[in-house]
Amino acid sequence: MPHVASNAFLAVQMRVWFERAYKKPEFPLRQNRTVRLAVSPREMTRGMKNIAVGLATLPFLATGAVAAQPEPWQMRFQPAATGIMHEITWFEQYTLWFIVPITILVMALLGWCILRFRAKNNPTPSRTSHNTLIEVIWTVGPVIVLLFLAVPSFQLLTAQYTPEEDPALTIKATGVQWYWDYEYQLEEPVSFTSLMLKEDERADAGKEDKTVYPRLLAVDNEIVVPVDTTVRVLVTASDVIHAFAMPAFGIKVDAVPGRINETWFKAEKEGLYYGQCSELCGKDHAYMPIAIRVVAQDQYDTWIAAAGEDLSGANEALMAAIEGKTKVASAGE
Ligand SMILES: [Cu+2]
Repeated sequence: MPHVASNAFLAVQMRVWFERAYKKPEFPLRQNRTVRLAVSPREMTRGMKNIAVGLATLPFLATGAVAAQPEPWQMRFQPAATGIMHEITWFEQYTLWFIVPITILVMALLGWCILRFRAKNNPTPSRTSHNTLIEVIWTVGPVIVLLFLAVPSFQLLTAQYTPEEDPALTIKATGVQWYWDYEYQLEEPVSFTSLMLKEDERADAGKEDKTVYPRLLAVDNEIVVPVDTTVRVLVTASDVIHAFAMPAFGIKVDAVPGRINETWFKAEKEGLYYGQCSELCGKDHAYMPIAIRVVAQDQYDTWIAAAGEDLSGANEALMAAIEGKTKVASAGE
């Protein structure tokens, strides 16, 4: 499939799409924000400038630490951080190439029939009931369209269930009303609870930057995984059905009590990624986010060695290491 070739194009489109002249909202969100649809020439120029800047900075987006999380006014997928999510994004675009023309064609046909064949314009209607050519076309046409959709769709489905290599790491995620428990399945298992970060805990946790640790998405203990490593996730629940979902990785799996579901991901970029429980599980369903921190292999090794004994100490050391690295990187620019 021509995925790789189209990814650059997708990234450009996405960047353009998000490049809106809005102010990053402060929390709590203002409820009475008005939406203006008209665009002044000045805004248009600024928009064009933003697009140009966006295009110019594109090559650099892949480097450095990134965070994937929902954006205000987001209308499309989060930027892909795994090969599977690249394929999902490609497939969505590909599907639109069929959906949009078909919708336009049907609308045009409808409009044409309504106008051209209304009683006033067409007082004596034709009594034709069969037309072999048209019937063959409207049967074979959709069959061909469905074939074009089915083949890449099944390929994607197969890829989602087939890791390219044996997972190097297995993590069990258990949904609980209303938080997640994680267990690293190692010789010496490391397990911890991950709770949503409350506003009054930010200072103590050193997570005051809301662009990195957004309200309702940040947690106290993130899952930490090494970059470019296939990670298997075993998903289950202890009380009711939850669902483990990470949009930037293209995974979403139900967490069912008494059953183990399995998924995997191989994150391509270091960064902090956010997802949420995606199966309505009770009153605090909205308050059990999922956070995965993708780090360099050596940072992961240091973290996992210490996490079993002293999790918060290991997390602090990891955050300091990441911040140090980011500062060095920005100083070097
Ligand atoms: Cu839930």
